[in-house]
Amino acid sequence: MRASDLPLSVTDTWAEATQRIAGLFTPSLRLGVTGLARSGKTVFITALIRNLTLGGRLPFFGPHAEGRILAANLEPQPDDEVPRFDYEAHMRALSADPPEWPESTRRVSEVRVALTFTSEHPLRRMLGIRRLNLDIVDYPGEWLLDLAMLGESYASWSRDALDRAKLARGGTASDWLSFAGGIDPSAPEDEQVALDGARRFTHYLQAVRQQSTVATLGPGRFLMPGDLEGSPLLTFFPLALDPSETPVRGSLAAMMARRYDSYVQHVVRPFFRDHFSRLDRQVVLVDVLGALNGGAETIAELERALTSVLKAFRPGAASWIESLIGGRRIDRLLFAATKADHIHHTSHDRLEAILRLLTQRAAQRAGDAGADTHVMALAALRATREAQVREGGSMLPCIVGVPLPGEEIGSQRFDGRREAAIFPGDLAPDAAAVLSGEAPFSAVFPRFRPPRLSSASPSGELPAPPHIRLDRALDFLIGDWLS
Ligand SMILES: Nc1nc2c(ncn2[C@@H]2O[C@H](COP(=O)(O)OP(=O)(O)OP(=O)(O)O)[C@@H](O)[C@H]2O)c(=O)[nH]1
Ligand SMILES: [Mg+2]
Repeated sequence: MRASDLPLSVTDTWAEATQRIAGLFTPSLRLGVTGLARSGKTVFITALIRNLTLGGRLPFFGPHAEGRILAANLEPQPDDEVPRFDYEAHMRALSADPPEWPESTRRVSEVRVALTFTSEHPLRRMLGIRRLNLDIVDYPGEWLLDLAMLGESYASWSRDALDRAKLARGGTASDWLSFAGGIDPSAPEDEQVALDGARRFTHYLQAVRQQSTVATLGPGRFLMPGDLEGSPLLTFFPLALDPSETPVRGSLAAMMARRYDSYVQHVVRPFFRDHFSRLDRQVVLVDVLGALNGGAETIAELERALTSVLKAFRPGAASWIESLIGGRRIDRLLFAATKADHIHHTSHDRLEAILRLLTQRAAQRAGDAGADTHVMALAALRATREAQVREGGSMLPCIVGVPLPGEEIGSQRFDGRREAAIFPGDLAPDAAAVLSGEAPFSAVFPRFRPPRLSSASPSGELPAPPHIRLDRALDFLIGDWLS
């Protein structure tokens, strides 16, 4: 007699039925990894997958520490039209000899991590093993800036873009501004003027991008066009207009306003709708240290950009009726200062205090809407270790790592092979003074090589990718869904 021929007991039938139902209704959690260009999104997602699928060292990620995660596997992503996040290619770069960071992202991609776990609740355990699909999207950070254009008119976008061009440092905007100054918005529409203006405007945006440690100027597709390279959707530029007047039909102003609206309609709206409108949880990654290095102006720009981008999202506690009909809200929002391995751990509290102040407005809005918010300093992939180095009579808290080739500190130029101990400086205790530039943090740290991941330990086990607080971030972001 085969096992399948045996009559099923009531408990077996119940267990099978509940497992089937559980399989049919595997919940999916959409995690929004939000951040401007180079803030650390791709590295964060890669490290998260690596740690989950490999069972990394995650002592503060409750479900993992309690041994309740039975499996974590990559599965086909839910949207067939979106390419899969190239985890393997990113891991190849990180595991190379010498290790390299993944390349800057040029297109949108998606990944699903299917988690199998046992519940901590006896009743849920009785209902069988549970599964959760974790869905994450990666995209070029430049595109995020465009979310601020949702709901903004051409006239108001133009005024803001022109004001900021006037503040641009070192003559970066001079060619563009002198062109814009000679344009009559009421002149008849002219394709050549549109093309020429868009080209100059794009050059100006690219020049600012190259100079700045943090990218806050859009439109994003002008900097990272993706599949829109050469598209007519990218042939507009800002014009000084009176917001209370409607541009005359057939004028250059009307043409530019129409193209701006098309860009919002055909580029920004679908990007938001397809990837951000249904998020359950969100982590906002901010390269605070990079911005601090750019000085008070860069910090102010970063704050402005983050606040306007985050307005597009819908935080709040999802009501039961909303959850029932598939409506979603972001009910937990984590603000994370990335690359915290660039400073000694004794400064991490201060880094968190600075980020808390920087994201105060956005966090307040989310909190008022009923969402839980949290602030953390982390390094998804820790590239340094810490050491005390004697200098003169005192000990300096230093970080040690392999600076990338060509990086410089003072007269020292690094070759990409040897380790260096670096004293990055201290963050002042008064976060407000650091942000305003009264107590500037002009840190001295190079970009480091990623840590070596490829060699197995003497026991033959693959090494857990080093990180700082990635486990706490995971616990806050998804821990309760695995309870
Ligand atoms: N030391 C250190 N550097 C990091 C870490 N995460 C990111 N970086 C650095 O930041 C750079 C950008 O990281 P990415 O993950 O590519 O950033 P991104 O947000 O995906 O950038 P875009 O794709 O351009 O939007 C990397 O190449 C690294 O130099 C980290 O945890 N530690
Ligand atoms: Mg990226």
